[in-house]
Amino acid sequence: MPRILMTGAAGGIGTSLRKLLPPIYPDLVLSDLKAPADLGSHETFKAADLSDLAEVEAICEGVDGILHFGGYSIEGAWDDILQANIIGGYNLFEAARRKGVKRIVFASSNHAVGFYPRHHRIGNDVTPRPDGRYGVSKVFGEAVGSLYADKHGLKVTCIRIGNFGERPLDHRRLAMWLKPEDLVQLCQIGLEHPDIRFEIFYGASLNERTWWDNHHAYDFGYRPTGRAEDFRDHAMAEQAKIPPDPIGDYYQGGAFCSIEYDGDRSRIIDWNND
Ligand code: 15L
Repeated sequence: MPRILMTGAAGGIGTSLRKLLPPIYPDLVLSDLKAPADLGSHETFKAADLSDLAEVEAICEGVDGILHFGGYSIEGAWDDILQANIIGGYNLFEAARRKGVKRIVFASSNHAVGFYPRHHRIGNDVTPRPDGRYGVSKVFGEAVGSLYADKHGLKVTCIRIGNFGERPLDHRRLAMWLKPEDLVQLCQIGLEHPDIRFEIFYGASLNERTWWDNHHAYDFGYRPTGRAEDFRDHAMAEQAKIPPDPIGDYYQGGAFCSIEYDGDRSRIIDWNND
């Protein structure tokens, strides 16, 4: 029975996966800065600060595979991103190498490519176009994963997660929703598929409006079950409550793109006329 470490166990994704993973991986070790408030007596928890290499090494001891959801999960101040995602991300891969962990599933994000316009369909091989410091940290994590796969033979799966949750929240999320059970499927592929080397998948369910060519995940057997359009009325009603955002509504990364934006707005009109 493989021992699986899940970082970020107290976060949004971690909280949901704590309930879905145990039937598949009963030997699950949870980690975060602090234990989740509702930690059960049947759950194993080890605290660690990702920016401290010794602490990360300690949680990697005896582990076969890692689901790395830890770190800073939205746009933020440089020092927060630096500590949690840049230093923390490096520490995670390095600690895994030192402790002989075989596989890592890295929670990357759509924000690694958020500055692609929505009318541009992209595959997993496009040049990154991060939409903030957070997006840059996800590109960095993917790069470290690639290095550790090539140089040290780790089997690394990067999942560019769209928006994880029970249902799509608005118009943008109809194109990039990820149902929790579909993320579990992608994690299982990353932890078990014999042909994994270094892979990038999009973390998206069966979304008719998708901007992403995710055939690489399908080639590995991914068969998502969540249908975003089943929630269309709810998502559109929520969208109607949100003010228009000329920058965010144009790019895939949404509001992450308009934060601090002082770029060339005329490019948006030009591209619209393509
Ligand atoms: C992400 O990467 C974030 O972690 C999440 O909080 C959402 O903002 C999501 O992207 C999104 O783009 O909706």
